[in-house]
Amino acid sequence: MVHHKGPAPQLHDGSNLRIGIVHARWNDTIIEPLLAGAKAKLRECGVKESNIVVQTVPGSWELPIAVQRLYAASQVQSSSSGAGATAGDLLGSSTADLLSPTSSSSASTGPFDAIIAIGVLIKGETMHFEYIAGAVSEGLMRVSLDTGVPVIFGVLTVLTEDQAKARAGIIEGSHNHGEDWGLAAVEMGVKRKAWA
Ligand code: DLZ
Repeated sequence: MVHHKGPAPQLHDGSNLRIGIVHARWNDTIIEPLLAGAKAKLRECGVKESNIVVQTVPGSWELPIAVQRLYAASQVQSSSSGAGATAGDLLGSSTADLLSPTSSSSASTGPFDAIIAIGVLIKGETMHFEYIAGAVSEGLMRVSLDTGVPVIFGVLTVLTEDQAKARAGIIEGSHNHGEDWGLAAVEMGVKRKAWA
């Protein structure tokens, strides 16, 4: 049994929120349950399916630029009435997205209230682990502070694949951290609106 030391879960009302998710495609067997866990909690908080936009990038390194552009695209939409494009369209979304082929196609428009960045970095698989992990962490924080949109840090930086599995709810009795990211996105989205 892996003990979970995260915050006590809080359910906030996400029915008025738009949430973006950008995930890497490296280590997709770990990414998939994390993404599912995040989306399940978004739905549980009342976020409408049409207000959840999922985009993919090759690896975690690409997460900061994708989050930055996705947010910028959603701002453009909301200021250009009748444009009719979704954030996915503006980012150049591909219908070949690995884990979520159609999730952006019926999306509504408007700026995102929070964006979740999901990636899995496993040290054993890259000599550049420290560089990538450090740059991605700093990049995502920079995007968050520069834009003012809460960016939820859904990047696992682990030493082994088993450690990753234990954080994705794959190992018996383990906790899926993706669920925490979904809850954090809704809480921060609601608070961001209140602080605006
Ligand atoms: C190159 C690379 C390696 C070795 N390992 C990972 C990893 O464990 N997790 C991950 O998300 N991405 C990895 N990448 C890919 C880089 O993040 C990036 O996509 C490429 O270097 C291209 O810029």
